[in-house]
Amino acid sequence: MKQTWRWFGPDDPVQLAHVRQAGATGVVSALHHLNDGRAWPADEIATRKASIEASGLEWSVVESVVVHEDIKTRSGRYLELIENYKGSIRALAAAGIRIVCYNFMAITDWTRTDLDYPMWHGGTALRFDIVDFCVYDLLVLKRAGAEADHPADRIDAAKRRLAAMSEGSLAKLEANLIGWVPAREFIHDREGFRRALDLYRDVSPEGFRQNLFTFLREIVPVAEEAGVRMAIHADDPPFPLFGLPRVVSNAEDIAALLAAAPSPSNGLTFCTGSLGANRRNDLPAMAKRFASDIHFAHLRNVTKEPDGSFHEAEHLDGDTDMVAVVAALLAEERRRKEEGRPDWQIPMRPDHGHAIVDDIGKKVNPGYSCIGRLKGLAELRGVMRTLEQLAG
Ligand code: DNO
Repeated sequence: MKQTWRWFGPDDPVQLAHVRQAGATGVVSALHHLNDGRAWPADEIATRKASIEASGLEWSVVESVVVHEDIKTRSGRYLELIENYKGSIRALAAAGIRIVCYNFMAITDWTRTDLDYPMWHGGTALRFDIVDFCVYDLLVLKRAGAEADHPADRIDAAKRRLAAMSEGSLAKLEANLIGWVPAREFIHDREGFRRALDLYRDVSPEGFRQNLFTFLREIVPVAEEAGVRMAIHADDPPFPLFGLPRVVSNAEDIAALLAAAPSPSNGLTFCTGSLGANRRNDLPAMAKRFASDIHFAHLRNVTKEPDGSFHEAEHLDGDTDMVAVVAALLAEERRRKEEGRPDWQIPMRPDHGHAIVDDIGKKVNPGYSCIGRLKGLAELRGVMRTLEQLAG
């Protein structure tokens, strides 16, 4: 597999020189400053590409070209924004960048309640605590309808927790849920978030699914013509939050979205961490089932807790059998190679790492530590190398 590394651009404290030292050869990047739905201009793409190449690396994957909320809700300027999206796909193809990751999550991107959860080893991890989430959703935001979305025992626990919470930890919880985290392109304050939720009041899960399918039918032919593989990222976490519709959370969702616009350009970012947070998802089985549609892989592990909370485990630990997932992806690569596909390699990146060693106390993008990810990549590289040798 092609070993890649997410780099947020020139402001990322983890620099391209570090990426090389970590042993990755590909970079995953996006023009995050152009996240408002405009078409990415060729010169901006060329500048980013040149800086990556000047470091001896390759821009392998774009993560993400953001799908604007107007497109997701098919309201406002969506027609113009879809044309812009097509423009970005064409411009990326012209620059030779042919894998585009994106997601179709309503309002929020990935969501955690705790960005500094202490781990047994002394470092920290990202965590989603379902009771903390309920504190915010039901008792702070006071979202209409929230009561029906949480079981009674969780609500009781949330009331007790809120009573014991300091103002500081409450503010931190709110910032984690609706403020900035790396790659969440749109941030909100409480009122802004309420207004954003309002826009989804009349969007049912089925309506939202149809919006995704319609969007796919609009962009996939353009991607196909340009030779770009679109790779949708799963919902993170893969269950509804804030009463918002979720349509990329499990195998049925994935099968349906692939069938909605069948094409080599309509595929997946297989994120073991996102999908792994739902106990109904069997990751090795999903990797095998959807192998031929996987254009990009995020490898990361989670440990699920009995009440639905989860935290990010070390890359080879946690609930997902990572060795089995990697084996399925390597088998797919061999199949592509036999088919004679020049792009047989599946780019993978070690997704999120713990904060360990020199990461601790350093200002890095939460989840995008240097040493923690380097450790994850090194472990995954060992698995890949071993399985490749065993397969001959
Ligand atoms: C989190 C990431 C996501 C991902 C987007 C893809 O760290 O995996 O933010 O980049 O959801 O569109």
